[in-house]
Amino acid sequence: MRQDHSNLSLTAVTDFQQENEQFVLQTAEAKVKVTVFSDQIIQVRAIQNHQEFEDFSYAVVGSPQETAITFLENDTHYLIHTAKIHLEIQKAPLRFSFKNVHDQLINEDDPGLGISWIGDEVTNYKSLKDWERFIGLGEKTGNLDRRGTSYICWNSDQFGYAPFTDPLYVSIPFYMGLWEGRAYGIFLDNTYETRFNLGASSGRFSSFQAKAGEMRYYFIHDDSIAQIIEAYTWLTGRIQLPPMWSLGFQQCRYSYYPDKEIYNEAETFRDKDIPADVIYLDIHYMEKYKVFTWDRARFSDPTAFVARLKELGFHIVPMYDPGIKIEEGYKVYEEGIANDYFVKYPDGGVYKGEVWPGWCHFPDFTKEEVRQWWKEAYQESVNMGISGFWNDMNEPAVWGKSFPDLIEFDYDGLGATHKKAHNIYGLQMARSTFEGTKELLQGKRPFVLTRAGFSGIQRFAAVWTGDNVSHDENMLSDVRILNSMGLGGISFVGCDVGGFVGEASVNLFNRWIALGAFMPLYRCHTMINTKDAEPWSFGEESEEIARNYIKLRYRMLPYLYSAFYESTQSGLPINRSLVIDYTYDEKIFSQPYQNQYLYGPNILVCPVDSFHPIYKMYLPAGAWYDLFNDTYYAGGQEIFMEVAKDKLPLFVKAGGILVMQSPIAHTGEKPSEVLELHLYQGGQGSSYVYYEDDGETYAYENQEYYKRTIQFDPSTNTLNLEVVEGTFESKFTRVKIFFHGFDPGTLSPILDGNTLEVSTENYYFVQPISNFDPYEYAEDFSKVVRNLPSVTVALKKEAFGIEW
Ligand code: MIG
Repeated sequence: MRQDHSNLSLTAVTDFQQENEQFVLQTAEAKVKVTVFSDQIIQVRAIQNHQEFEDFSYAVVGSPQETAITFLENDTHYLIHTAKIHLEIQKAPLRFSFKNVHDQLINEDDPGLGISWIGDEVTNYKSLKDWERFIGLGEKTGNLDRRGTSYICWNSDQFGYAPFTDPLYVSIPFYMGLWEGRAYGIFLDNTYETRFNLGASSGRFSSFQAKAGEMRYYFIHDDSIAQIIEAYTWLTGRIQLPPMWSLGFQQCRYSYYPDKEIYNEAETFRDKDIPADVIYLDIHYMEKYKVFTWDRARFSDPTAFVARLKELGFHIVPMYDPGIKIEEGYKVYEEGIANDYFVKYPDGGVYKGEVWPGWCHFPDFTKEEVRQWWKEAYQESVNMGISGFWNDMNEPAVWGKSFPDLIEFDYDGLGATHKKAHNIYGLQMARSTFEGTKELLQGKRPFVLTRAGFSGIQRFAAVWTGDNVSHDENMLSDVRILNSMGLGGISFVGCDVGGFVGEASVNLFNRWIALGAFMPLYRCHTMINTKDAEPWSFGEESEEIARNYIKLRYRMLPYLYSAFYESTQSGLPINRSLVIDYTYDEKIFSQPYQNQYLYGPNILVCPVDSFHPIYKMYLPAGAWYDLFNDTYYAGGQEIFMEVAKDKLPLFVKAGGILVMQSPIAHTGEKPSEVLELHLYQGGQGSSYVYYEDDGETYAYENQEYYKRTIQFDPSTNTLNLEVVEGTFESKFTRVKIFFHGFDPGTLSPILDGNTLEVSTENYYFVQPISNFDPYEYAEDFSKVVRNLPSVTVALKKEAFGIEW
């Protein structure tokens, strides 16, 4: 009999059985199952003898694939080989080590500790290697390289979180390790509170731990970080294409009301020629914070209100919270009680917790019937013309921050306490919102924004990082959080531009609004009782900066949308931490450079704070062009650059391609028929996939898209636009090619045997601000990209090549 409070590690294997891709092992104290999911993914599960395996997961959608496995056994080990992983299972005591196909070690259990339990708490201790680095874990503060720190996954309402606060709102128990030029991923699929020790307070181990439940982890190995993310998102699912309008500029505040104020807001965007697509309604649009109601004194006719905004080219995205006000006569409350939809104490008492509406009950989103009911509740909003839905407070948050552990959830028939259901509450609420409204919208794509989530949340919603703070270091920390979420499969992410808590200085707002143009979700938001935070709220000069960057955002929508498409196919994020493409370059982890990222495949973004007039940045391998003036830089070097208040340092990869359109006021407006294709000389060239569809329906599922691979080979100076795939008519009929870094004198492009005229023209990515104060910073960054050679050709569906 063991003591409950001493550590119990796996002992020797006493029985072993193989059934196809599954291997079942028994020890004196535990049952262990190993399942090969694919060449890249092996699942390891362990439970104590008195426990049962649970074949259920809210996070995982992938199932074991036909995989060629070689199995060998010798005196000391079982050996399981796939085309990517050699797993060595030591028999006594039972320990796991993962090697690559060259039998080089990638990751191994700590020999003395391995998988072990203290009471119900289960931990896997892995040997910590010299120079091993750790990245990922989704929505987490901290450095890009997480070595030396530990983290908790427990969805938490963290008002005004600091650049070191943990945990935040979303739990992604998936991280990657890098060691000796080899990378692996570990996904702990357990919804209890989990802890990750990545070499904190001990030089011996890294570990992952769950308060209770199964040890169920997936070990992922492939040749690159990108492929590991691909495998992880194969397992937990990928984003679906969002509606195009949700990629436009979004304006929020806590809270806009009444309707007249919002008309005024919308008209101001149009009058000021600042593009925008979305205005949010925060909690004050409701009557006494009752979800699915409208305060009729503030919004006398919600349907007419939504329609009028639509005429102005705006989508309204209202907030829908989980807390249901206890009030006789309130339909949602009464239906919930009548049908037993709210979570309860084990003695049957319905749980009451306090949030905005006062005392509330909480729907059990882990029950299919409740998710259906919640869907139907959206019907009225959908009838009003609403197709964007904002889910807040779904950690679930409750005043006092202590949702009781003993509250019971259905957990889709399995039953669970709050301890087990907490981390997936937001995921299930977002699922109900997304799946429900998708059905109600009858072919149109919903947009769902959620605050809480768990692995797999990318299937249902975009995520914003909650209540951040208007400080420089918080802005930069948010950039790392977004990049880390991208490493965890969540592509559609953003943070409150300008900061939620507090008030941004003019300079900080300028920085943030520029940076936001290069975040997948581009939304300004601010706390109640703070100064306004609209693009025009910080003075004329700031307004001009905001307008310029928001316009740039809209001009780059074809590039952004193509990046979203790529993400639906591979799970690769839009914002790509440099660790994805430059994994083993030490420099990218250093403090000054760890915030840098690629936006889509070809744009390097170097976030800058609001008080350094000169900034140090790192250009990774390859070569780079300053987006604003085409200055060419060799890669692999650190540079200093003056960063005028309207300059966000942006670089384009040599050999890379950008696609852009003419400015539009909102995504409902048609751009001109000319697609701009910017080609950057040098590097290795590239293969770029351009993708377009109607941006609002699911017709793409029936081949109604326009997909075209563009190949640029600098060694032969050849550009190939390959045959178009899909049946969709592009909104562009001509493509204008801009040649960056080419010598105009040597350009004589030939298309189908015809010589084309090369024109040279002045070109701006971002307009210089008119009242630029040269004394503040020395350099006017946005001087025109001069004499840029360009040709215009008809965009035909069949393939063509241009040689010069
Ligand atoms: O307790 O709805 O993160 O964006 O403005 C605060 C009011 C509740 C928190 C969200 C924030 C939102 C606010 N909400």
